[in-house]
Amino acid sequence: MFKKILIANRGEIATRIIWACRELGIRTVAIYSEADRDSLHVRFADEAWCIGPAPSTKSYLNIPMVISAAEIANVDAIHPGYGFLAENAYFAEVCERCNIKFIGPSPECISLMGDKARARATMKAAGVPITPGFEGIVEDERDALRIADEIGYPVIIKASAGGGGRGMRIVRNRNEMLASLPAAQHEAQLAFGNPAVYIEKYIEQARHVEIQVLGDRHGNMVHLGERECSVQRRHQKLIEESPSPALTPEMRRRMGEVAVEACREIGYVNAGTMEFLLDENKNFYFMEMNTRIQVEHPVTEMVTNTDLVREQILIAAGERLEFDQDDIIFSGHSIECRINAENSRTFAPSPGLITAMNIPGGPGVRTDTAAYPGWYVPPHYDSLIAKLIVHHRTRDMAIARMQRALDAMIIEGIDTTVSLQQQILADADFIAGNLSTRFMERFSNPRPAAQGAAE
Ligand code: MV4
Repeated sequence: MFKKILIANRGEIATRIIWACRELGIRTVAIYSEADRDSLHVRFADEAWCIGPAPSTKSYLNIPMVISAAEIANVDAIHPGYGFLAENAYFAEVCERCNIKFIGPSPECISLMGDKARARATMKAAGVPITPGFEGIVEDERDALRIADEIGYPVIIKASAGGGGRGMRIVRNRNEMLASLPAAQHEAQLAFGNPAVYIEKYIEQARHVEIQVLGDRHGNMVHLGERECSVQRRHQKLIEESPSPALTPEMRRRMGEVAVEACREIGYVNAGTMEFLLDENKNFYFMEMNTRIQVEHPVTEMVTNTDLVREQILIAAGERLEFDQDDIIFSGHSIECRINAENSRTFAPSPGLITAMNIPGGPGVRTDTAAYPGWYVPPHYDSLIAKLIVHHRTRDMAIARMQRALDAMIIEGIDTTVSLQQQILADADFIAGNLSTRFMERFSNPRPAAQGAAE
């Protein structure tokens, strides 16, 4: 087993990883930027190294600095968390070459799934349902028009190097295609340094449902059910839950089996998530695979009574999974609210000093956070400052529990999404489980400033 792990991250996920290490008796090394000197992950780690100035390109994304800290601290492994270097195949490879275990899948799996067009072709070959479309890159306008005519409009153009919704364009007819294709290619080049795009059928009114998998180095692979992530705005998830109100136990079993088979096929090791679209007729289609621990992993932990970060560490150390598929019992319902430091109406970031804060507790309530009263939320990073997670026997009871927990989540000095989440939890469609990726459209049409002023 590892004796010492470096956590190449900050914020709530860094402290979350420290808790798992503590329980395993593993020493922890934090790295931090100049903007994070007063962060909780620095305080709670056994050791901490400042690796650079505030901008993440100069600190948390600076591979030579991260590796230097790991070498000096003499760690056995690095946990990348999510974001930053978590899905950087080159970083995973550098770790390997430096004889430091990367707590995640192989560089090959990371780069395969990072290329969304290749991932799609690979999943199709593995028997996973994918949306109608073509598996290759679109060459030019003629190619795009031919493909779109064949699959029928609306279609969606996606950047092959993209993911998470960045660089996507919905196209409803031939005319739109003529304008959207070059724009999408240009955007992809600017954002990802790669203009490659592909086209698939656009599924309207879909749900975003993802399956959690875990695989060890000994060929054991399990799924831990699904997370429903349809409540999102601008591809930022706001609320996640497990189980999905849309899945029957039979569908869960089928989607889980498909995910496990596909992961077996590509020799996947560690924690991973397969994202699916679920259409109105409950057909499911593979979208992309995330090769990291995800922000919303706690809802899965609550309903399966597992510790996914602990499992990630054990798997990376070469241990066998502690349970097999039949040992995983799904129990109750869990909901997570992502508390962001931002204006709940405009979603503009709201960094600054937290003047007062209360962290909710009580039965079935969990708060994952690195924020505290007196902490200055730096403007340089993601605006996620806390995750409020509840668990109860039924969905209705979990909703009531989340409502009372949100009421107790007091954060003063900065704007947060709490008030928006209170509104969503009281919404009739949310309560009925009527969700789709268009759910938030009703909530989040910030009026232009001129109109807002006239209110
Ligand atoms: C789609 C789609 C509908 N049809 N692909 C968004 C994130 C990335 N994983 C892929 N995403 C989508 N891909 C097809 N063929 C719908 C989404 C999607 C979405 C699209 C527009 C607005 C909000 C969305 C939220 C989740 C998923």
